[in-house]
Amino acid sequence: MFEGLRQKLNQFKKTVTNKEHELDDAEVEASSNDAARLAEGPQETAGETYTPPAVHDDEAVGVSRSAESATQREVPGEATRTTSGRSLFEREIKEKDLEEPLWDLEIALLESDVAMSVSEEIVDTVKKELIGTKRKWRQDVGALVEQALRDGILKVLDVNSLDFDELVKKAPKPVTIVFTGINGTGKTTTIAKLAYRLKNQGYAVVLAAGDTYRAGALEQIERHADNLGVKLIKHQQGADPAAVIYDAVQYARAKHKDVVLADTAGRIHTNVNLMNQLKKIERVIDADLVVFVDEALAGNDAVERALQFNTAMAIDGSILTKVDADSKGGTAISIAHATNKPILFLGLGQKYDDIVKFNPQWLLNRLFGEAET
Ligand SMILES: Nc1nc2c(ncn2[C@@H]2O[C@H](COP(=O)(O)OP(=O)(O)OP(=O)(O)O)[C@@H](O)[C@H]2O)c(=O)[nH]1
Ligand SMILES: [Mg+2]
Repeated sequence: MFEGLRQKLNQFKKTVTNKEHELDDAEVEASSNDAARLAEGPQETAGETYTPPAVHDDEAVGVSRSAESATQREVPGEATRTTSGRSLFEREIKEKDLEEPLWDLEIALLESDVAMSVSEEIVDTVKKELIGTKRKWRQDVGALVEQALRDGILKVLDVNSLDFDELVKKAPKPVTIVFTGINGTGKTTTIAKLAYRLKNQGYAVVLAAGDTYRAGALEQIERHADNLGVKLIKHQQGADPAAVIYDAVQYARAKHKDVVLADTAGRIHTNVNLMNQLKKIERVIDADLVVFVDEALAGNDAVERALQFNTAMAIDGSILTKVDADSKGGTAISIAHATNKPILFLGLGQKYDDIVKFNPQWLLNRLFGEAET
């Protein structure tokens, strides 16, 4: 899970760290040369007098002994300042030194299925945060870089936060949730997973067999309803899905059920008739939540599709499935930013409990290695 993106972010951290350490070494070398020249005594050069560097003084340069010992190499000799008198202990991360690594980062994000506009925004945040940052000589720049990456990613994930559990708890009952998306992305499975989750939380759940289009769809959702012991409202194959969902809501109202989870047929966003069907559902059903379901594996296609579906029936959030099979990770980063609607859950497998509530910190922990991937 997310292994590709994780490696690429790590590579950026390493590249910047190595580059900054190289610059440290180069400066020390230059400074050693100064010291050598010093040892030869003051020299007159073409009208310019050489100024001896300042004497080593930890207090003056604001670095404690412990900070110095934390560095991996000794500063050679007395020459702790350059000929300009600047402290070797304090450096600034410069734009020109980041140019190449930032370009590589942008390409790496694009290769990991992060959408172009989202990649640009992440790179921009990282750039702004790092350039001009003061750091100590040989400081572990990796930590600074990681923080900048975390902030950049967090910023694009931080959209219209919507807490699914709070919504279900607070909204008048029955809470009606409609699921949309293209064929085979995992809508029906996700509905079953959420029915299982909601039932475990003590809610009475009703399923609406709104996929009246695909042969076998009715039997599939019926099987889940039986397994989970929840009520299913269904019509014949070919029936009007808006009518099925309407009946499910009426049933839930009459029987004081808490949540209606409404399935819909998978449809290609270019199929005008099927997309119009969604518009009808939107008119007939006053859903509390419309959830777009797509596969993490779909990358930028999922982002495009979310935008298309949003025009037929406004979505309130997305669920990404098959994250267990997605090594790239970019869809999870892009879709919320592109649609301006949050990710609500991630599907992590085929079992009823293979679903996690999405939260940006959860993703960051996986990307930066504090949790199992
Ligand atoms: N590995 C994995 N497989 C999943 C996940 N979610 C769903 N699937 C599988 O994806 C396949 C399609 O799932 P469905 O729930 O039937 O998808 P759908 O969107 O309802 O499909 P249509 O009804 O044809 O539009 C099934 O084999 C599921 O078991 C997931 O999170 N991980
Ligand atoms: Mg289905």
